[in-house]
Amino acid sequence: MSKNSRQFFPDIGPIPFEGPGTKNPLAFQHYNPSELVEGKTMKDHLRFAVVYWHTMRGTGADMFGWGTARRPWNAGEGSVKEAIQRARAMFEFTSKLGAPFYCWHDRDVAPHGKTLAESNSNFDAVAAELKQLQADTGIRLLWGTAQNFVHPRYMHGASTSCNADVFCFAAAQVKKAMEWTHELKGEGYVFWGGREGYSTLLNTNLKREMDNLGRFLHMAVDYKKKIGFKGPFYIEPKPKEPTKHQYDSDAAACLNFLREYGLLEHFKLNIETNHATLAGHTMQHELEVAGAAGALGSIDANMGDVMLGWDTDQFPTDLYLTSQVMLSVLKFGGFTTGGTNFDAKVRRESFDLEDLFLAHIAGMDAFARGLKIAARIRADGRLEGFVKNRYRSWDSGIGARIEAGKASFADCEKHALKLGEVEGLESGRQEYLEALYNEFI
Ligand code: XUL
Ligand code: CO
Repeated sequence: MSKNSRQFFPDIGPIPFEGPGTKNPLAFQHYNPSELVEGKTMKDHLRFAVVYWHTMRGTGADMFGWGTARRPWNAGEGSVKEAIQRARAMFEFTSKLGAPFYCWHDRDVAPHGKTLAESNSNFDAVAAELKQLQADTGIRLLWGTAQNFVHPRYMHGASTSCNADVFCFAAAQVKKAMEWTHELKGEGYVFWGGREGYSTLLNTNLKREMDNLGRFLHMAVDYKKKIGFKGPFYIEPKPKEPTKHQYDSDAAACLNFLREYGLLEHFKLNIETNHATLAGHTMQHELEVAGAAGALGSIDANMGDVMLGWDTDQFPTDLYLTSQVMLSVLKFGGFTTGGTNFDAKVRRESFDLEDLFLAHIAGMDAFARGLKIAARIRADGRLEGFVKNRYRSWDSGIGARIEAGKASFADCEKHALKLGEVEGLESGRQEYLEALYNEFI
């Protein structure tokens, strides 16, 4: 912590691990950073990150009402001085919480200037403070990103805008955000589509916009090589909101886009729960699609509300969700550069400073439990064994020949004619498996 940092959370100290059953709301029941699970610490498995945008800039405002949150660092005039104070609040919060990482958009760290040059110098001033705060606290940057959607110039999109000047502003912003991500030793860099989509096809040249998005990302790859940034790029799928259709609509659409434009080797995916549900998928579906393509990079940990059709970004407290996420993450070998980033905001009604801690503790404990549940399911082996056994017809005979690419349609026909009828079909046992899963919750 910088020597001159003021205490933004004077009544709250470092959050301790006290174990299940503690009555202290400002303590972890399950997240014990040094506890080993499958031979690795919880801290290294989960790689928790706090986001700048919701945690520091969230006000609780919605379409129908002003902000409700009481945040001493948001009281002022939107100056660089205030942004530096806010950075200190961010690091005080993240340190006390015990999260090893944080994430930012350029413009939630530092204020927009009147010109690009002024915006750049604002960002330089605050990012220099971030560098100092990282050094003082040991907190690391999980990823950075450019906020290419708030400013009115991005109304028609950023890299997919109908206006080439806007493309250049977006490129300049990403260039700068990549430079600071590199300087701050960020583990990765994220592209979320923001306004990269359309509201009506009546005014949209979809092919031209997607081609320009492809060009934009190639420019980013070139620049990454130029500055020597080694971390991965991530695309964060989301199907809609703010636009009616986003080009990065879900994991499968992103993978197809990256393949079509020759970008797949440079990108992984950053999968967010509430974006998955908006796309009509489960989080686990999106993780499995990304993982199957070798592109599971990182996660934005939150959840939605089935009764609300928008991106509510709630803290993830559902143990089925967190255990399913961790089952998939463990199955694909765990995080390397990625982590569990709380792209989540406290409810409008949870306006106290303390709620920021309570919400993150709830999410971290739910993920720690999810990790322990997933590890127990894996150690038990019945679920994995069931799936393995279900596919055993592919391990030998005609199945093995097909999978080895050594059988033709004619071979399959010959095999089927010989059989008369399929005798080996077995029950899928869904209800049994759901009950089995419940044993571990
Ligand atoms: C928006 C969203 C973003 C990205 C980063 O829905 O999730 O905050 O995570 O730009
Ligand atoms: Co997100």
